[in-house]
Amino acid sequence: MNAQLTPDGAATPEGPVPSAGTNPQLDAFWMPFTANRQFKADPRLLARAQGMHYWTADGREILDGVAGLWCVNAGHGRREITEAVTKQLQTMEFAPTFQMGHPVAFELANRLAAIAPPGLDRIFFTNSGSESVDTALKIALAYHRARGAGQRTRLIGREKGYHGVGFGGMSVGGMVNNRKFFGSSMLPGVDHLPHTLNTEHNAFSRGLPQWGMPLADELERLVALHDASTIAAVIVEPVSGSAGVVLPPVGYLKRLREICDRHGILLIFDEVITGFGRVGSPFASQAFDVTPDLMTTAKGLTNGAIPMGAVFSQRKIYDAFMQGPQNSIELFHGYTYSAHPVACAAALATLDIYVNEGLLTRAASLSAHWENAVHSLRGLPHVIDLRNYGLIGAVEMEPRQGKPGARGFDVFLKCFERGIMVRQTGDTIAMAPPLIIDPGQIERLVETLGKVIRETA
Ligand code: PXG
Repeated sequence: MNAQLTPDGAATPEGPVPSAGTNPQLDAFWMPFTANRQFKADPRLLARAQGMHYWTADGREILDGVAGLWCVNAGHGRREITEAVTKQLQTMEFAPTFQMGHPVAFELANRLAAIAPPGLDRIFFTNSGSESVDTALKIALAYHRARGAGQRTRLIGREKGYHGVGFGGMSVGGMVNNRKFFGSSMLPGVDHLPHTLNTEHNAFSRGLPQWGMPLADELERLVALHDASTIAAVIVEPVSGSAGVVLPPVGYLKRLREICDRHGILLIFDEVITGFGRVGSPFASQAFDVTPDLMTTAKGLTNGAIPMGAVFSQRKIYDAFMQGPQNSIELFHGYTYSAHPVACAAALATLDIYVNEGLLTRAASLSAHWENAVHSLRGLPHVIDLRNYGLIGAVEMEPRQGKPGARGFDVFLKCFERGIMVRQTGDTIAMAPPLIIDPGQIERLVETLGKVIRETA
């Protein structure tokens, strides 16, 4: 696709795009997690969105197979959110939440507590998933200190885990490219559990893989190595997204919970992508019937409309901080924009939509159809695994010899040409459409992906 920006920033359909480094319209924006030179030589510009679709700057309709970036769970262009945001901007665009407050923040915290997994009814607001993760890690450390166990400083993440890009999240994360460029500037005292992706045992599992529960026992090995008295918390995504969709084997998360309980270690679920209906219940914690001590969220909280994150904490953790003189600050942490009123308004309107339209559980009723659609790709050239859970799907393809990720990138690009937007990690294509998707759109999404895979040698 060729599209060029005019001097006023609007896109025009014709005209060749100058090669990277020579297009003044595109050069200044250093794009995140993007092949900047490839993009700027052949940009994919999204200009408008409504419902299940984006439209490109040159007017092509694109079916959104990944809810923007796993966040637009209620679909695009929701008028209710626009109105709530507009109204809040007109009423009060900003108010501090350090030693001050505003009603919308308290209302939102109460509404979130009402749909939270059992006991997770103390809510700390942030502006992103990365901030939620760093906040949860800091709360875990300070919690142990507050109850006289300040030697518990070790944090345990997992290989292939993604917990955002802050120094904390990067340190407990396990995606090699997100770590290796940044030297040894990681948090000290971090260890990692093995990941649970095993295509030898589990390829083409429908839903959760049966094999792999004992991988959770690796936590016992880390406890034996470091001693429980040094370990503050374990953080995992109930379902890993960024690493190419890695599912927890049956019983795995329950086993992690048991081991953490046995040793007084806090369990943190990073639900930045699994939260707000993605797996068929408000949170994955409820789908798996495992309640963590802390839960990080962002993305779907505001339907992606305004940046916001939230950390859900067990009441016992909050209560442990509520000591000392009445006028002392209990947690020296927060962001200027924690509980930003406009974000709170967006989140409240989003929750109304989720509840009124049954979106927090809709993925459960679509998941059988989704599973069949995803697994219809079995047998296509180079497809070595298919994974699904809730409204998440992944197609893993064999890498081209000596060129890891090349096939995945070609499939991603061709999908966009053919009118569907998916995500690519290495040679895995991930999908997580808005939860409003209908069965016909599921067919179209998966059939288009199938055609592209067939055509991409
Ligand atoms: N934790 C998890 C589990 C995430 O998936 C973050 C933390 C960080 O959130 P922020 O808001 O700081 O980006 C994420 C983000 C993808 C993809 O398709 C996934 C994410 C972000 C961008 C792309 O691989 N997840």
